[in-house]
Amino acid sequence: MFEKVLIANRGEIALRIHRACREMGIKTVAVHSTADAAAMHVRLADEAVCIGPPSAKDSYLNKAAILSAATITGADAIHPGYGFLSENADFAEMVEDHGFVFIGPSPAHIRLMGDKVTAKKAAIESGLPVVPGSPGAVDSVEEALEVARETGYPVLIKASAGGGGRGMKVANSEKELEEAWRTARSEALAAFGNAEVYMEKYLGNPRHIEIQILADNHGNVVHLGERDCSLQRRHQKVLEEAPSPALNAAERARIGEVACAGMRTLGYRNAGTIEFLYENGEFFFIEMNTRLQVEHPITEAITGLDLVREQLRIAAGAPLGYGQQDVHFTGHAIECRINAENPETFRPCPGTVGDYHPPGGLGVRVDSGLFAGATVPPHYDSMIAKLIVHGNSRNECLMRLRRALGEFVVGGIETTIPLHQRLVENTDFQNGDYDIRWLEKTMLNL
Ligand code: MV4
Repeated sequence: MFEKVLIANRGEIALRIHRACREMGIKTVAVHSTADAAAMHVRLADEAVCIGPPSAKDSYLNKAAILSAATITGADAIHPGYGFLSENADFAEMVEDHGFVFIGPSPAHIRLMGDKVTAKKAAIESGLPVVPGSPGAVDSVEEALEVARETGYPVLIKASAGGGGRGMKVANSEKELEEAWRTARSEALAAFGNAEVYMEKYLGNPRHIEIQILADNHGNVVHLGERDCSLQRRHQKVLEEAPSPALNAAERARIGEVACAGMRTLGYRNAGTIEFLYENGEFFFIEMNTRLQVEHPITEAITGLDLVREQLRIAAGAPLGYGQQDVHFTGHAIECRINAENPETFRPCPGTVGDYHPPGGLGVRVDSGLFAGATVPPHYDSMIAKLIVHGNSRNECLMRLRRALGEFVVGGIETTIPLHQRLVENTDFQNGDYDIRWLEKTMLNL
């Protein structure tokens, strides 16, 4: 096992990785910007290195500074967390070239899944069901018209270099297609430096369901069930739950098997998440995330596995040591993302935390670097805490969530806790009756 791991991230996920390392007897190195000098992940780590000024591009995205920090502290491995450099294939390659272990998949797999056109081709070749659409990039209006004649309207034009909802354009008819294709290409070029686009049949009211997988270096692959991430605002997830209220055990086992078989074919390793749209009982692959995800704790709650521990074990070359038959799902879990934002306007609200009282008790977990007097800098993502609740049933989980939200005190700044309190009181949500449009349409009048 590693002796020392450098954590190339900040906030709650840096703390989450530190905790797994500490429990495994692994020393930790925190890196931080000047804005995070007093942050909890810095205080708890065995060592800390300042890697630059507040701006992420000069600190948490500064590859050379992070590699220098790993060198001077004598780290064996680097955990990238999520966001920042976690899905940067060039960084993963540099980490390996410098003799460190990158705690994640191979640079080749990161690159393959980072380009949405190559990702979709890989998905098709490895037997995953995909959204009907273009076989690859759509490089001309003529090609776009031909694909749309096959799939029917509406169609969605997506950027190959996009993902997570950035760079998408809908065309409802043949007469809208040319302009949509041109606009999608120029926006993709401006946003990603790559104009390439592809096309899919536009699904009207799907759910967003993702499958968590773990794969070791010895050909063993297991799935840890699904997460329903349909509740989002402007492509930012708001609340996630596992299992999905929309799936039964047979559907779960079937899509899980398909996902595992696909990952075996691809030779994927470490943790990964396969994103699907789910509509009328059918799954359609859209993208794959080659990182640990924000919402991983709900999977931990229902499986009893520590995903960061598993990532570290896999990266160190250990076999999984258990098979699919050993993975058992227990109860129901929900995660609320708590942001430092106005709960009505979603305007970010950085500042200094006054009182801080996180909820506790049976089945309640709070992942956060917050403390009384902590500062929430304006330079980064506004997510400041995750509340994860687990119950024996979905109803028990909802009752516990209501209770836990009521206990949560974060003074001095605005947070999205009141939004979550509104959500738990909503009948559609209580019934699990929602899709990817529901939150914005029903709760946020967007
Ligand atoms: C789609 C879609 C409908 N049809 N693809 C948005 C994020 C990116 N991962 C893929 N996205 C979508 N792709 C087809 N063919 C609708 C979305 C989408 C969405 C997906 C998941 C969660 C929330 C969403 C919100 C708006 C649109």
